Amino acid sequence: MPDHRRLVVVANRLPVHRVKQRGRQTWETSPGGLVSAMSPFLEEYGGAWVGWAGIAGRAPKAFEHNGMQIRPVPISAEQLESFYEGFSNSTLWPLYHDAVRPPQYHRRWWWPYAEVNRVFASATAETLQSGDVVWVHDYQLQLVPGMLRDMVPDVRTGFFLHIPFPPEELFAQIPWRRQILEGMLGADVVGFHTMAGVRNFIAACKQYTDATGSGKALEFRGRKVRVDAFPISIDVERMESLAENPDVRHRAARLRDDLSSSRTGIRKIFLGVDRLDYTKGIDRRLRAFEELLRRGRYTVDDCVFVQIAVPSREKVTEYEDLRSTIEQYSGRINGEYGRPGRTAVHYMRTSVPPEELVAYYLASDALVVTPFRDGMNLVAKEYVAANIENAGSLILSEFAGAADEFGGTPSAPMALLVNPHDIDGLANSMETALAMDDAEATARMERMRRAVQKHDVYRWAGSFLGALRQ
Ligand code: ADQ
Repeated sequence: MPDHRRLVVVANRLPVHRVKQRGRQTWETSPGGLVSAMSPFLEEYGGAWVGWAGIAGRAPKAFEHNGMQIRPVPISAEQLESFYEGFSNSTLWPLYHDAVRPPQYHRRWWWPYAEVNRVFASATAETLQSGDVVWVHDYQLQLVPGMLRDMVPDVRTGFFLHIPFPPEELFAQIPWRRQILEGMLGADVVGFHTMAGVRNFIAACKQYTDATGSGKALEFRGRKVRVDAFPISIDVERMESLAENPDVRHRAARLRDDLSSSRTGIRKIFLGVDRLDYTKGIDRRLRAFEELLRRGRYTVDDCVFVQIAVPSREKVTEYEDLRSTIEQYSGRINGEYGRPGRTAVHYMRTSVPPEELVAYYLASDALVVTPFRDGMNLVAKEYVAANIENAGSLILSEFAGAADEFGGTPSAPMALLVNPHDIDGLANSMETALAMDDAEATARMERMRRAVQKHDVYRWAGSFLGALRQ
């Protein structure tokens, strides 16, 4: 029997943003992985999206966009400070990323977090039609599944966490640990990127809630909750078609010319692409590049580092500090090792459009991905998918979710896995990438491309929704 149940997506941000056209305000679809992953399913089943429109204060009225109902929720400027910048990004974000910065616990942030989650849950309950399935996303909204179940007991709900779920010993720090777990247990399916997340969550639930069960099935308040890994991916076809686009290829060739060719030969290009976030290990990779140059086997005539970092969460102090650290490191390395016409580090603090990003992916010889902890890391997957000629190497932190898929085996290696805390090890991996012969780099890249081609973002969404619609 065909399944006609609608899908209601609940996420911090709406899939649209306001633009002004000929003096009139309208809505445009926002770029982003989640929006494109959800679109085919919303088109097929019909449905709604509940989220924040990006403007503090009163929310615009609900409206239709591309056949989907859009339900904006109101968040005041004060709530944004405590719910978003405070509890979400200064408590949960650092804690869930192995506490790489000390998480801050403030009751004055927790209350608004719960309050805003209730606003999302109420808006969802009002949007629901009989038989709808609901998919709630990410750490800002962990209480929503439980709150929604109190409002609509028979609702079918899934929750997916886009960031890591920390080991129980770390999670234990949070004063509101029971409330958070019970919030997530309000869902019928709880998804993580990796099995480590699944194990950590189950251990925490057994320790701090009444949940029982074994394997991936928990029982909580008379309901079954499936807990499983659903590794997210990217739109592989889109990446491949951008990589085939003649304009993009032309741009990549120009970038190579500008960055790499010289009187003394070809310089190899290391590339880093990230949100400017302290979890991404940008500072460590620059220090490793500095170490590489210090050793002297390779000089600025042999290699260059290009770092593109999109500004992020600029109102949070740690992000400001990170920005100056990275600017300082880039300046120091250039001062020490650069020469006229031979910059060692090109650092660009900007967002670049997808065509330009793919041109950089194509132009570079190795992508360096060094998060201290990362749910998945889509940049690594984009780089692999764009590599249609199977050239280039991936240097990848063993603490990124993507390492589960790109780790390879001793007889069939894929990425060069690194510990991002180990600067010497990281510099060694950069040397390995510089010295690697083309045949080996190609074999590794081919294996990674096959892995990413088998599992794109539509399969990810399809498998989660499959579990949810059972
Ligand atoms: P993020 O922490 O944002 O995502 P990531 O998965 O790498 O990290 O995605 C970043 C996205 O932003 C990529 O699509 C990338 O192309 C884009 N991007 C980065 N820098 C850019 C720049 N300078 N200009 C333009 N675009 C840029 C969170 C989790 C991850 C998880 C995803 C999805 O932290 O672990 O993989 O959600 O679940």
